[in-house]
Amino acid sequence: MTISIRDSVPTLFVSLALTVPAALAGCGGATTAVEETTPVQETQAATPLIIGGAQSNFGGAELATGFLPDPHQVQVVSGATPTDAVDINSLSLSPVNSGACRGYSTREPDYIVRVTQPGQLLRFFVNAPGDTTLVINDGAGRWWCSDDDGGNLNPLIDIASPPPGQYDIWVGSYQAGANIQGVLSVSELTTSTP
Ligand SMILES: [Ca+2]
Repeated sequence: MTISIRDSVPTLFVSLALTVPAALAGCGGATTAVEETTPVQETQAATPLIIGGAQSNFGGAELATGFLPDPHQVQVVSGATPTDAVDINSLSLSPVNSGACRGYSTREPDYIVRVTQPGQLLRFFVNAPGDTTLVINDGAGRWWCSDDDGGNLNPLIDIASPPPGQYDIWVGSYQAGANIQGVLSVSELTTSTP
């Protein structure tokens, strides 16, 4: 199920300031200067990865703590397409887990999870017969990255005290041009492993 409801909709303000020159005030037929201010921009750091959208390559899910089955699993294909490729290493994402931000992905996330009621842990990992990577922008807008933390070149990310909100998830390919079929898992259990 693809999620179409966004947590917060960015609001662009355009204020129109009507300025009447003092010398013309009160005079009939006075010209009115209309000043349009610059729209207020979102302060999110510039990145080609699309955050907070409704589109993803392999759908999405809404999860609350205690979800079943656990792990929640989805079939994915890692990496980018010829017309849509992002070099994750070039983005300077500064992940909170100090993980390795590597590989190649599309701009749109591969999967979107909306966490409505968090538990104590969310574990994300990929099981694939090749070298995949994982990038997550969590419900609080924080970045998380992994390359091989799940063993056998599989990425794994543990988010303790996960915030509610939208999680945008990218499954990258370590090598440019590679597309690897795999399974993305979301779990609340530390016993779940790739
Ligand atoms: Ca890897």
